Amino acid sequence: MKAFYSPRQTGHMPSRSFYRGRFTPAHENPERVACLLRALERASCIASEPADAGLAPILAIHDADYVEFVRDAWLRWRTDDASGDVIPNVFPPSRASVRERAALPVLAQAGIFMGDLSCPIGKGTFEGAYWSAQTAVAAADAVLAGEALALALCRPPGHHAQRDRASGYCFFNNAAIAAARLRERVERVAIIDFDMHHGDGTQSIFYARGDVLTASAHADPRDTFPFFSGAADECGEGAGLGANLNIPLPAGADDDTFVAAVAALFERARTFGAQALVIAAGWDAHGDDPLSPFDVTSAAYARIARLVKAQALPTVIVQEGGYHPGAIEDALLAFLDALA
Ligand code: Q9C
Ligand code: ZN
Repeated sequence: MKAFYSPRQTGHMPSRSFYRGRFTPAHENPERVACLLRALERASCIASEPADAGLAPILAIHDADYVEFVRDAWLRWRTDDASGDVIPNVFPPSRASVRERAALPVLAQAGIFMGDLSCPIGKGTFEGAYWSAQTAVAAADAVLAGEALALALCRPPGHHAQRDRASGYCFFNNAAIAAARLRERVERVAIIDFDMHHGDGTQSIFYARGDVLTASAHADPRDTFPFFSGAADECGEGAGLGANLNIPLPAGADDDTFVAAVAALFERARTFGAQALVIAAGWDAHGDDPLSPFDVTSAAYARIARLVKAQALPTVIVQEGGYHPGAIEDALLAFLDALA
């Protein structure tokens, strides 16, 4: 299987993130990539560097002023008597109440364009997020060129990123970018998201569209990030009504429960008539993951890989979350072995 990764993705190296009243070491760090690359190597899969497709595929999903903010925020912050990484400390009463966001100072824009305090912008954040997105584009292009499957080792991850907002360690929505790329050549695309968290950014981007199905299985958001979306009654709107599926699962869910939910996502993609798939693959449902309320083992990911194979559709696999070094290596290896 073709796989893509750029060493420039490690440009994003947040030193810390703010959580429950204190700064904590960032879970989403470049070390994760070393573990994932080890799994690729053990599966005899060699990652190539993506071509540079430029900003166009990112701008197909994200607002231009948001992309400029991610690109320029750190330098503006530095010249604005701030220190450390860009982290907001003031937020608009509602995003809809913001009339003119273009001319605002970087601190005010941070409160608009950043949804939480887990995605600090540092010197190399734009470079990391840019190349993370390029791997998704390269994987989509490989599939469009005839590969059955391609893997994008995206990092930083993407599924919490909205059209104009970073959140949950995510800046650019790599899965959405890959889906839009595929959508240029096929009529109907489905995004299947089995990261433990709800893919809220992806849902929001395609919520009113009927040509891209977004389907996510995740921990019940009443207890787990992102908290404010991911309920089963969110079904899409307008032309997108029926093209969004959420399956929230209770804490303690085991392999059978988790795999059955993911199987239901694939079943919906089938009835939707998807001609290509994007898999938003996070490994943080694993029982060893520091964020997981589930009891899922690596064997579940082998079962999910068999479901991917059974669809027999052109498929782009996009790396999302997963934070336990041993578990993510093990989970990705089980997944790749079962795909082969
Ligand atoms: N220190 C992804 O898995 N909040 N994002 C938890 C724990 C943020 C997860 C903070 C969770 C974001 C892609
Ligand atoms: Zn996650």
